[in-house]
Amino acid sequence: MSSNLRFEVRPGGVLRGDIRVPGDKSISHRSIMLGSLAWGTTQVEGFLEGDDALATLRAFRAMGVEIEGPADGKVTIHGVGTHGLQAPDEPLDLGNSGTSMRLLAGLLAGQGFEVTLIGDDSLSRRPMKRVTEPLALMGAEINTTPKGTAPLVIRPVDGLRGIDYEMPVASAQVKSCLLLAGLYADGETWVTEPAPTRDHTERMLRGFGYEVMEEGPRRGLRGGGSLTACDIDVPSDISSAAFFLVGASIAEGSELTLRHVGMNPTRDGVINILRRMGADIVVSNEREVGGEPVADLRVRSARLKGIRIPKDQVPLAIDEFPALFVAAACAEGETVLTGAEELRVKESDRIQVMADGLQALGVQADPTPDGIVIQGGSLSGGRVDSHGDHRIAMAFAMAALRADGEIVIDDCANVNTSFPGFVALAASTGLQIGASDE
Ligand code: SPQ
Repeated sequence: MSSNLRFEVRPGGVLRGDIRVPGDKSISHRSIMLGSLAWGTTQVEGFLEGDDALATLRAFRAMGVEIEGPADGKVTIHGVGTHGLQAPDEPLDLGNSGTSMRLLAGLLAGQGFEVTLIGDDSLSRRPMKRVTEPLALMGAEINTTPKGTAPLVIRPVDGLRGIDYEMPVASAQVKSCLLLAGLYADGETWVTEPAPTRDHTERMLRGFGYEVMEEGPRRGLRGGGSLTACDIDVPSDISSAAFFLVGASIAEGSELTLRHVGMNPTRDGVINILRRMGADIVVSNEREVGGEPVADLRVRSARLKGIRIPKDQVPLAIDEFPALFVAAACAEGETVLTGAEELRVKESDRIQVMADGLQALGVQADPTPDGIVIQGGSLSGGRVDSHGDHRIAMAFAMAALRADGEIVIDDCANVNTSFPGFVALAASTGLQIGASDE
């Protein structure tokens, strides 16, 4: 039986200090992928040494790419060009990482070798038809289980053709998957997004000298080009910063500075939503680092109020809802989220799992098919199950700042997928957190 890493968080406390959270997960994945496909040597700084990004790194090593590091966030990738990958000896195990599996499905669909992508139980339950169906329209041959889930068996084909695809869901993973497949396709590949999603793939492709076309909500590229190595400075992950933005907002007397946080406008929904709730967040030292906006954030505690979360903010804050639900539970009045059915197909069903956990802490939290309604008030102590979902575990850890008893959180090992060192960093700011293995 696998072990249960448990967080035990004593109630109360304040968050203070000046910290830098680890590197952005989305950008770290993409740095390995594009660095591997480029000509020349790519140096990455600030790489996230978490299990998800490491799964991507190992996958490219298994396909013959020489990669040095990571050491202190530094990675050196000796690119092999778009046609230089080799067939791996074994299936590529992508662990818990949806980004690795969906982006690799596109990137590998046009290679001349067979490859199988596998993942852990959670990843093996997540929907993959959203990428395999449009890839099939491009001429790819990918087998899934009858449910449309991993393992994905990708077979070599004669070539891919460009498509013009209207995405049914707002998903950066689908968009990125198709653009990466488009590198190998005849002609142009276009994707239309129903709403803007994170654009790290487009920005980084341009950084590697590859033209990405833009027409309103459409993004496109022409296949057959090449990428030129470049240096990448990965900003801190706003999705990891989000736990501290919420924690410092809800814990009276807190004041915390978060340095070098990625402020890409397709990712900043958490700041917009928290500010609407009354949060005191000051953005300073705004600058651009390697094509991505970065800033320092100072957050002080504030009286939050419940709001209707604007639908246009949902894709811009999609990974921050577990933390935002905790903010809502501590706010005055009702918070209503709609248009967020995607939360049900993340590492866990984040609507149901958060609702169950909040209810276990005495909060009225009513799930709906595409969102949740949360009545703010007081939180009791209690025991919650994160269902192996890193973001759920960290969100409930922050909830203890306002609970009137200890919160025990089960199944927290996957916090390492996105935020290695979370317990130590959170403790250094004042969260009274301990971890133990059962
Ligand atoms: O990689 P994975 O497991 O899908 O990770 C998550 C997360 O919470 O860390 C989602 F569960 O982030 C996704 C995000 O939700 C990372 C991502 C990306 O890097 O392109 C895009 C988003 O997913 P999607 O399905 O909305 O495109």
